[in-house]
Amino acid sequence: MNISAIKLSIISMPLKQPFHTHLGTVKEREAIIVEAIDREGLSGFGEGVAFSSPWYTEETVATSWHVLTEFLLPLLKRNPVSHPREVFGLFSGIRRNHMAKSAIELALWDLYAKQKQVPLARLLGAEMGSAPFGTEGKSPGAERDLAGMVEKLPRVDRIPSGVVVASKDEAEALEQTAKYVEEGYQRVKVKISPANDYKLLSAIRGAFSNLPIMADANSAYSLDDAERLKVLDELNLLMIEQPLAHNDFIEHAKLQKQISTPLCLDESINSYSDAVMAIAFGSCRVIAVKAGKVGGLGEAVRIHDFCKAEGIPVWCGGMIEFGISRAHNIALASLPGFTIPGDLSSSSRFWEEDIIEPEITVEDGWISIPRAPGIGFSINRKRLEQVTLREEVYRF
Ligand code: OSB
Ligand code: MG
Repeated sequence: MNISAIKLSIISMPLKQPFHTHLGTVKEREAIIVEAIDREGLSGFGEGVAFSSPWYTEETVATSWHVLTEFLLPLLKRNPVSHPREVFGLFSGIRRNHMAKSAIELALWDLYAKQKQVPLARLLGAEMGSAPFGTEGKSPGAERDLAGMVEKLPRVDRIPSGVVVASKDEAEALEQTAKYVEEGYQRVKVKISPANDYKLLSAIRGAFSNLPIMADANSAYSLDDAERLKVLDELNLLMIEQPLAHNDFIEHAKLQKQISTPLCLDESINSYSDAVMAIAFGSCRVIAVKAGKVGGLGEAVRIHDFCKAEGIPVWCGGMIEFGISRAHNIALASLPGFTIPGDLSSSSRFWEEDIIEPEITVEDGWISIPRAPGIGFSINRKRLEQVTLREEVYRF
């Protein structure tokens, strides 16, 4: 891919309002921005989505930085890749650390799509995601004529938006839901725990009888709470996300047998093989796919393809990201198996000013898929500089 340099930056920005889960509160978001520059001067961008502390996954900004600089960048420098699909395999000798790995892989997908002059959504769909149903047996990404794709626009031109309500206060959660519904969001996900679940969800359901609502528990329950969760069946929720332990498959399968609301796994899905296990065990009926957590877009597409073949719907999860990662998410969510609105909201949901331009906007409940090459958004260099704490350039 003719990489000449990779620049890493750590950025930090306050959220407009605190994001509460029963695990803790996020007020300030750090992230690692990766810029991969080729010999022609084209730049591709990726975002490392580890948090400052290991509350959601074991990785942190500091461990990602360590793994990127000490292991992943040297590996990539010694082993030039010709396609971003090779990156996950190249990194396979380094255990886990998926957030660090994805940061580079995402940057290389953006760069590759720009080199080929195609929108990233088209590249993902045409190479891996949009095989007609029934042809999944073919090796993913069986090469197609890239030149012939240049003129073709993404298969779909927009994706449905969805948003997360994560407030401590019931009145505030209701108020936020009303505002998001007003803004056109097609699905609202509500953070729950035993402290608020039925009360909050029934209030929202009472106010919005037809709204697609789902709940995300971030492991706030145990199997002993099955009866309590069963009561939520009457609220007609789209699904309950990750009620039980972050690394569990077996108890989720037991719980799914006891309740009729579909379960969705998020924290339990950190790789393609996790998705295979979850489906084999009957641990869930829906899967949340997060490219930044499963090792990159290549793995995310593999999970999508597998779930699609298995008849398991997927949706694109969020991790309070900046515009670069969100742009990658938009491209991913344009694949046909993403049949449920994801955590895909406007830049202004979290940020006073995002690091991309134009910012991501929601119009009539939809987000348009950019048609420009790569992620299809430019970087707001001025804003990026403002929020940068540290940067280093690695020459190839
Ligand atoms: O559990 O889905 C989650 C944010 C950070 C970490 C984990 C989760 C979340 C969200 C998504 O709920 C919020 C968003 O990015 O829109
Ligand atoms: Mg979740």
